[in-house]
Amino acid sequence: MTNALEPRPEHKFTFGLWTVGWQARDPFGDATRPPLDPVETVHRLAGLGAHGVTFHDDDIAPFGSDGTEREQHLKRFREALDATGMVVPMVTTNLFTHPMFKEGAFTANDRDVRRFAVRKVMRNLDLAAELGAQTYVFWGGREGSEVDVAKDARAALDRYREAIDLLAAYVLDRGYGIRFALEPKPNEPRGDIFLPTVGHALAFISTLDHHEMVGLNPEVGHEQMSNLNMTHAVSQALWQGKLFHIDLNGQHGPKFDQDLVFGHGDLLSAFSLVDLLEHGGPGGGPAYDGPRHFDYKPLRTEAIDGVWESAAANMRTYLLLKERSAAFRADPEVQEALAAARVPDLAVPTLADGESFEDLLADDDAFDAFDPDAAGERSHGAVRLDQLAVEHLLGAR
Ligand code: DIG
Ligand code: MN
Ligand code: MN
Repeated sequence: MTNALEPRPEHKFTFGLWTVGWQARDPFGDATRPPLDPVETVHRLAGLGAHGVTFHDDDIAPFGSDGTEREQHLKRFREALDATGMVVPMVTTNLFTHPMFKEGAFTANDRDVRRFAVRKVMRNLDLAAELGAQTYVFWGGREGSEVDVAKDARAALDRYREAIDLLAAYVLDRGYGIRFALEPKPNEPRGDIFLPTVGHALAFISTLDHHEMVGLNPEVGHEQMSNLNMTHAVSQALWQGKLFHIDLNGQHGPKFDQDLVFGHGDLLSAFSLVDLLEHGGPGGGPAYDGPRHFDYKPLRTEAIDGVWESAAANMRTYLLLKERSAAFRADPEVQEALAAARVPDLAVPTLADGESFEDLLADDDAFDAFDPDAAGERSHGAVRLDQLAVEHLLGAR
């Protein structure tokens, strides 16, 4: 009998090398942990039941490595993947650490920095394709400003679009079969970052030459930093067929990007997100079949034992929420409360099949005979559903 809470590769849990590898250097303190060898990370995460790893180009071969050094790093990494069966579903680029990117990458005022940034991505797209990655993430951590008058925001969006269009054309020309996923974030490290939310990114995608191959990689904490609802953001991404990847972590509301373990922030929000991902699809099945990717930082307080503890905690919390949300959906009292709150009725179109404007105008019940005050007195039973969710979360049902 398999243990439902034991992470297994079929759960599709993936981690960025940069997560467990974070040495815990922050703006106010030095690293508290030694560097972590990516090969060690692959083997340890495989041992914990993960499905794969993701990386920035510089996570594998340090920035400035020459061809020979780069190949040596890649050889060890490939050997670890082969030895463990771990896969690489997603790859991304570090366009934020080197000082050259301090004023931007794709949207830097300096054209030579922009050209270097595009080339850096092209080189890593070649590697992503070689490793079989399906998704390439663009997190524009340095695409923004601190001083409004020092950045022409419309020109910045022109250059952002030019870069994504050019790179999409490159992927199509090479036949890589890779899709792009934009990752919004409102600020940090820049004072204000372009494409700050899922909504902004969706609007931007609609203007692209190859918009069909560009979607989203929403991150829990990044929407919540803007005091937005992550489950609503992911719902709209799904609604527009643009949830190409997801970054799971935890956040305690509008403050600096905490990148906590998934579920260690707003737990009720994590519950509704897992409920959406796992049970929000057709007929109550999964709404999303991509990697459950954790992009988090092990607390700076932890030594290496706490790092692996935190990696395991992400997966265990996800599986517990998956189990609790399944129980919630199966609970007859929940089903009765959902019906009483008329939640399923929202799926019924407002106009009847084939009903015309004329039919609606002729329907007295829809307007003249409608009793607004009686409607205003209805109770909707949302509190009861919230309490049922809390009780399932607490294991009280
Ligand atoms: C931070 O949330 C960003 C970078 O770590 C990376 O580019 C991206 C990949 O998920 N997330
Ligand atoms: Mn983050
Ligand atoms: Mn992220």
